[in-house]
Amino acid sequence: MKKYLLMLVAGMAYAAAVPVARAEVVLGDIFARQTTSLNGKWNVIVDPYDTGYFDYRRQPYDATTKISGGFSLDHHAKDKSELVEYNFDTSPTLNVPGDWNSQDDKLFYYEGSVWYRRKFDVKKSAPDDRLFIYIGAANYEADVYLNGKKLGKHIGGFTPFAYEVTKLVKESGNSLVVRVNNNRHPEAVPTVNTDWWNYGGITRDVLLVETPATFISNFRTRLKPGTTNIIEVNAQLDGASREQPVKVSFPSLKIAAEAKADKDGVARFELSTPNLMLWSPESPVLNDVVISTGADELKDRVGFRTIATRGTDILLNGHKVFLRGICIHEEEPLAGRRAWSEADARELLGWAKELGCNFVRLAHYPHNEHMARVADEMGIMCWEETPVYWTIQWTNAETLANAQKQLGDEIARDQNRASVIIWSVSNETPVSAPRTKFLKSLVDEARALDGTRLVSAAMEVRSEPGDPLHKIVDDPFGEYTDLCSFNQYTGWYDGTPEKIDRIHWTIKYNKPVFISEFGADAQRGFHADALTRFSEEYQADVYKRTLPMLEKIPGFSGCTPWILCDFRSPRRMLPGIQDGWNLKGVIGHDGKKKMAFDVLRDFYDAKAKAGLAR
Ligand code: GCB
Repeated sequence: MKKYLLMLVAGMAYAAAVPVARAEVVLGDIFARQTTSLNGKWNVIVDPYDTGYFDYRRQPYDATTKISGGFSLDHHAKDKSELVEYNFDTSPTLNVPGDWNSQDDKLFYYEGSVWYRRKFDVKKSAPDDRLFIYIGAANYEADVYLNGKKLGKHIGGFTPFAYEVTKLVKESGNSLVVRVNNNRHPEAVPTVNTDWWNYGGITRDVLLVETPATFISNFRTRLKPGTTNIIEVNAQLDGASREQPVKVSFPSLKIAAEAKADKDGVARFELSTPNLMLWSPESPVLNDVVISTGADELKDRVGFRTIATRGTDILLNGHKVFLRGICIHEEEPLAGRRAWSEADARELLGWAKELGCNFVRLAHYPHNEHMARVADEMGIMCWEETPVYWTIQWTNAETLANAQKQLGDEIARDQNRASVIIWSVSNETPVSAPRTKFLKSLVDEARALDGTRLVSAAMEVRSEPGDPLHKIVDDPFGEYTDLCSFNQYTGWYDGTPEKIDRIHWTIKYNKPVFISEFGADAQRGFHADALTRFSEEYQADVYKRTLPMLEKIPGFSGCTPWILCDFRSPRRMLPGIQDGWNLKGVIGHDGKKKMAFDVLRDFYDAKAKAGLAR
């Protein structure tokens, strides 16, 4: 808790501890703020050799505070004799938000740097207001410059970041330049090897944020642990006069309170409310909340619920719940592009609802903020994840700091979403002592930042040597997670579907058993017998056999089959069949449902009717 607040207070100090950022600030609850969208068409320069970043001796132009050259200066030739070899004004444009791969055929496979430039004017509402540039996400790293000055470098493709620009902006003709680079690196998070498309670009909203001189930089609302009728609120102020009164009110609950922020700018509240309606998938109650100071006001809608485990049960608001889930990538399948908008979130989560889901696993990295917000509204619980995927440099301290920062930023962003019940720290990582230590520190971090949600990870299964039908889950990391959660692919990577009926399980942990993935590829519309790979019948058969097999596992508490929609992957190249798509969706990339969709929906309908729907 203390650590969390420190992180919020000291954007600068926090960033300093992490070598990947300079003067980043945390701006929570971005959609509740006064913002001007900088989305739209930005001029771009594709720069495969990083000519705009390095001089010909390969020294970065921005190594010194006064930038010595390169594209970030957005320079224009003063006269006809000056040599300038770039020009944003006459360069083509790309949409922001948006990945570059799906916007220009030439960039489909491109991995490297693209420079983005956007001009804007500013009219502040009050002279001492402060201004920030907020970027929802840029994959994988972004160097950000305003009017020829460097604001900072951000590492990590799926979390938001912001820089204060109050002293740098002009009333008109501001030049915001962002170099986005999506090269893969062995030490990065994720590392070089993934089974999804490495979409590059400014993939989420860019906003100019205006705040009062001292403002509410973030807040957290939640039930006081151990209660269902006391709301705890913490608000964080940023600015010179932090020790000032802060008000919190929940108009529909008819409760309000006032407290003075301490010298660190933190105001703490506890509000009793006897008739609080708890949030659940059946009744996703959201309450209006208003946090205000004399000058600033944030309004949001928040739900309250409890989530816990007891033995092998998951308890939502004290009642046993079965998680009827599906995995989702942040991709709009019809267009084959990164999803980013509220409309995209409604499409994806709408399909999950049709499937009978009360839960989704947002794999394998933090999705855009709309997902959890729409899930809040639709009554869908969420698993959010950090991109610690497959192999990572387990002994590299910078890699760990990077993963911790991504996890912390995700928690700071989505801590007010009742729908989010699980922070997942990794997916299918190979068992070793350094890896378990690395993951354990992420679990500790998640619990320190937010002790009110479950912590999990998608682990793997092994077979008993000499007995491929005996599946064992005994990963030592399972000690530290709240769920015993694992991926298993019997019937696809492991034998054919008939094998599924014969396997039996030994699970070491007395925890809720959660199957975070199973599935099979099917080309939508390809019909054959159930033994023909890539047919809808084969995939449906895997589902038909897997679901009853899972039901036999004691403690089986839910699953998220892989996956809602087909998604692009450079690892999936079988011509005429995959053509760059992972086909494990229960919905094809033409938006049509496959046979397995119906099998899963029938299973979930029966589960909901059986009364474990709460
Ligand atoms: C997995 C991974 C997922 C892959 C999937 C597959 O176990 O977690 O990222 O896409 O299998 O299709 O092989």
